[in-house]
Amino acid sequence: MIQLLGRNNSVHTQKVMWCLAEIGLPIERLDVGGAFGGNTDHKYLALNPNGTVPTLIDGDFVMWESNSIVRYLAQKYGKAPWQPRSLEHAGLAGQWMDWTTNAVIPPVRTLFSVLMRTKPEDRDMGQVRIARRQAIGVFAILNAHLEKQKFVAGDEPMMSPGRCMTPQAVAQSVRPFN
Ligand SMILES: N[C@@H](CCC(=O)N[C@@H](CS)C(=O)NCC(=O)O)C(=O)O
Repeated sequence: MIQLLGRNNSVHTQKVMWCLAEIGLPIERLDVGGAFGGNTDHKYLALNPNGTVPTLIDGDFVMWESNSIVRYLAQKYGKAPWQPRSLEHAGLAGQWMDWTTNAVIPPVRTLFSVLMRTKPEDRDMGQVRIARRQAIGVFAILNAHLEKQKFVAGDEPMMSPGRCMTPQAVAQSVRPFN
């Protein structure tokens, strides 16, 4: 059976679990990382030298990087609409996944760590203002795109929407701060 190594309170692991649930693939998930530890053991580092979660084990095949794992699973095991219809469709879905990682997550991570994880007296509000401006800019791009179609890679859900929703949910949770 396919194994996913990663604690279930890791957003990167959750992304892969969401994908697996959508494509209906049974797997075994083992708690690794965070409070569970194990991700700096030699055995784990031999699978994933980054020491991060998740790591996927599919028979003899091992891979890490959650976006790449989602792409692999959707292409190998997905059925419509989760399997890309064409290289172009896969390309667009991958584009929005990587855009989320590169453009959305950095400002959202700053907002989350400063506003939710830092004591008010220690917060760098200059950092918050910059991140807020960046977050508004990237979500405006996503909103404009979703005015034209129902999901980011077309009119049906595909591997990328879930990828966009996690940071969006985090951003909404910090919305009260204006
Ligand atoms: N780019 C990596 C990032 C993975 C990552 O940063 N995972 C975090 C958890 S969300 C991690 O491994 N943290 C260390 C730990 O859980 O002990 C991916 O998408 O898989």
